[in-house]
Amino acid sequence: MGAKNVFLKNVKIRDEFWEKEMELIRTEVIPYQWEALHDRVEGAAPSYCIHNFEVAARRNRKIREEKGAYQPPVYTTTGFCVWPESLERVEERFYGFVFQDSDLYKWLEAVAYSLVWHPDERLTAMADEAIELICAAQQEDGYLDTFYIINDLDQRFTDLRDHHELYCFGHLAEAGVAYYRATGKDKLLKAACRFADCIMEHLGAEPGKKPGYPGHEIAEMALMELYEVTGEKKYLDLGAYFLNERGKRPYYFDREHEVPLGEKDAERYHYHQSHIPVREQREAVGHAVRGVYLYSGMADYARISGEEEMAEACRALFENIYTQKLYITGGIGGTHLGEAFSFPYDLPNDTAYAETCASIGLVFFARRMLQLEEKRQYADVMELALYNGVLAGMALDGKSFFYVNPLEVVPEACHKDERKFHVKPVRQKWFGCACCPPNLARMIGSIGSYVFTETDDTLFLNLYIGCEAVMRKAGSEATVVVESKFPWSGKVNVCVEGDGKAKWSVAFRIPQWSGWTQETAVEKVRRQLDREAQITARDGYVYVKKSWGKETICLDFPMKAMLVQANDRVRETEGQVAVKRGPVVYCLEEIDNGKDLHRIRILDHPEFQETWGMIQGNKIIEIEGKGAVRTALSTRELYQEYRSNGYEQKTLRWVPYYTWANRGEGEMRVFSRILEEK
Ligand code: FUB
Ligand code: ZN
Repeated sequence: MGAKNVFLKNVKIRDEFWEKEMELIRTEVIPYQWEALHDRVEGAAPSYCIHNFEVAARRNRKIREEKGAYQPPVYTTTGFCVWPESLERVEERFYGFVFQDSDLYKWLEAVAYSLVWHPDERLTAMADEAIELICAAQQEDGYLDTFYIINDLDQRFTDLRDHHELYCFGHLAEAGVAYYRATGKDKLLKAACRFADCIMEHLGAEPGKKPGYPGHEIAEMALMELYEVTGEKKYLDLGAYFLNERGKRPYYFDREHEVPLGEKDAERYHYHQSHIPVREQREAVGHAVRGVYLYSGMADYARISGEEEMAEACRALFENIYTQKLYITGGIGGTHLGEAFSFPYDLPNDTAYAETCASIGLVFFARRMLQLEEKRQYADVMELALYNGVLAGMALDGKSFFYVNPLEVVPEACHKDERKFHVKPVRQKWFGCACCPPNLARMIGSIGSYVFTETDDTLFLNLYIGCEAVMRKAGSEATVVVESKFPWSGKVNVCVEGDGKAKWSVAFRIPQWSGWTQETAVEKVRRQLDREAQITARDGYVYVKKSWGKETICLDFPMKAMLVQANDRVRETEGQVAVKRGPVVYCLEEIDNGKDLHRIRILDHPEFQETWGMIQGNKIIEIEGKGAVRTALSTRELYQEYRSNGYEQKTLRWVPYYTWANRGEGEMRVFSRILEEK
């Protein structure tokens, strides 16, 4: 059941926009992150990641220190591991967050994708060195988590709720699969399999095993991938086991933490999406990254198993995010409390969390939903998140990052208002909790695997990214070349070359923002093809079925700046509008529009002008339009009787949201009040 994604190796990106991003990842981001993981970037928060692996590898060689000499670390409320002040830093200790290992795995995954795109001896050497180090830390029984290897192996698998060893395993497995697929080298993949086998020895339904599951999801989807690449059903079964156990009563996490029954509310563990069994879940709740990673695993399982009940839960969860919990930027997570989804339509702009990893996870989920059923809303969301919430996470030079992606920023508030301390007005060089930067690197590096999905007789074009792809269709080889200038122009040429022997379909997504109906799209395509072609449309895709010789189809989606409003249940943006052009969301920045952006009004007929511009050497389309600013009050009183003060005309300049904060610190707004003309 379901569609496959077309593997990265079969898709060569030929796209001005994304090639630049991928080159940035290869030449700047990956080497920079290697330095960061080694704690060699001046002024950046330390990672300790490589340090921890080195210590664990040394431990592995030596007999473990006597337990009595061990003094346990203490944790801050955010889970950061610090050592009692009385103790000086000792080189042989674990430092940083308990999931620090995952940063190296994500980095390796990014290298794997980059090597597919561009062979690079230096990167290969770095990656092979990292893999040696990881394997040197692995225990004989396959166990591999530096926190417990360094601290106390007897404590492993005792805190699945908070201790992230299954999360680190998930990232290890994803890296192992990626590196194997990219290079054919299986050392890391084998390490992942050995860790999976070790996990199976300890967790599961059989007597003597713990009936546990991950506190932070990702192992579920990673196990599905491990199954697909190795063909070993035991990995699928373990992934399914984790999915099936989640939410069962009594809660495993209660047993593990000895929480007395009856304490707290009856339905807890929303944060971990463990409040109810996954098949019953309909609302996206809790920690947003965990949520979308879980839903991705569920969607994989639904596709592989063909189970309708699981598919139905996935559909409902996606729909819930899409209609009630999604920022216009493709961000998710309305509250920093628990880095979580908030209640429906609660999408504050200035306190938004919208973690970069959450947008990335949403792309994972959306792609997997496309594999379950080809409906354009999944690809629309994927595209939205990619060009906005994801890319905003990284500076244009690839050297600093956002963790949180707000839609409104006043720098003074970020510095002085504790409620906004999570919002940074400038990107950071690194983070103590550095989940986002290497996640970005692996996401951008693998962009080619999001363009298409395919079944035996249909190729779905989901994202209009320029590329060349080779595939087998209906028993013969076919080549598809996509020429695109997205996200700046809606013109796309798709050249298909087949041997003409069998009929198969190419299905083109009709982006929701294009305003094209299915009938319009069918008509536009029909005019370009001979009568033999069967052209139909459903769920936002135009299907063209024919025996393909060499043919080119031109699509010209209208891409122009428009005003967008949110559903009026979103209290935060009532009476406000944002500017969007095709898939790109725009924002106002202080550097272009002056201070006090809150006083700006957008006219309901702004007469946009679109021109090419440049930010930090990056070509963009910038937008100008007529706007207004409320005339400043002449008194200094805090309150006074209302009288209309009138407005002054002002030309407003918008730049793509993903480029904000690349020209120094300043205010930023995505939504502004509208001034409706009578
Ligand atoms: O817990 C691991 C990662 O750290 C999560 O995915 C992020 O949200 C951050 O909390
Ligand atoms: Zn993150």
